[in-house]
Amino acid sequence: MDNKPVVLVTRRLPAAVEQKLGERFTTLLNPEDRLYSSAELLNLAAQADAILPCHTEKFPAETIAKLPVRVKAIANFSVGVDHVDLQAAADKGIIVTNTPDVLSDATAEIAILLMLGAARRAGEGERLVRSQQWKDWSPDFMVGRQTTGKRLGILGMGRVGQVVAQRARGFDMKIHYHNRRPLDSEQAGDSIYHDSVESLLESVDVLSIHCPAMESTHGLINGKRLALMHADSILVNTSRGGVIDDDALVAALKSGTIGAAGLDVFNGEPDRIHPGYRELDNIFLLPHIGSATDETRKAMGYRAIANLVAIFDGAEPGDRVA
Ligand code: 8YV
Repeated sequence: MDNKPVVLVTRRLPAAVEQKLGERFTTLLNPEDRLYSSAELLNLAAQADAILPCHTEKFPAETIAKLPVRVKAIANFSVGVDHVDLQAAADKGIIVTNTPDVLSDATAEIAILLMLGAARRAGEGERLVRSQQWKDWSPDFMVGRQTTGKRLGILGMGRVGQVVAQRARGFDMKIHYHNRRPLDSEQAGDSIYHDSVESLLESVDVLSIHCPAMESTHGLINGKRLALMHADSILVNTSRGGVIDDDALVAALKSGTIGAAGLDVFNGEPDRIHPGYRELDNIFLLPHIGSATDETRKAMGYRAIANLVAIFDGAEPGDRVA
């Protein structure tokens, strides 16, 4: 028996990541990639010095309270940490880290894909071709909305939001944003700061959501706020489903309060999402694949490993969030 620290890896990670992790740690892997129940997670954690989970494993205060004292760290394979009660972890002296930066490009690509897919009715068109229902062409066939030169609102101008803004400038879009604080002038460039969500929503043609899920952002996009957007506007979400009030968004898409939406994240994902979404044509849906590229998934794994190495070397991990 070697005396390497033991890391419980809750999901199957890229082989190269698992191999690298194994060079420094004893790994408890999940080769079948089964989704563990909380009870299984706690059982396995009894043998672990640290846990490397995905957002699919939940760590509410009651689970954290039951973690064995030997668990020193939760090194997430994700940038979002809404699945972990950070206060409960901090109170118990458990270090929590995430994997920022490395997934910004991949997630921004998906935001742009959702914007274009929603604007140009890509889901509808794809369904038409696949189902052999495409029978005709006419000048008013599948006319969508153009995004070139339009106003893009970024809600949460952090790392991902800034990359989305950069990509959208390639479409000559004018960037507006709301953030807790305005960016410094070098980062902001020609983008326009709004000091309230309301002012942003009133001023844009496309809204892309990039704020983290937390108490203060829960249900932020509700009926009252959606009513501030115009009838041709498009809403895109690659952050977390919790930021949106689903009933309100379904109603806004049905009534024409807004024109279209593109979503990669949902309340109740994967299998209990709002049924109204599946019935609407003016929505483009993806299954939470913002960071799902080979290079990004590897980079996320290496970033989580770097955090674990720092922790077990007694150093401060680069991406500590609690
Ligand atoms: C990941 C994400 O796929 O990192 C995040 O916060 O939402 C996704 O990009 C997922 O969380 C992996 O655990």
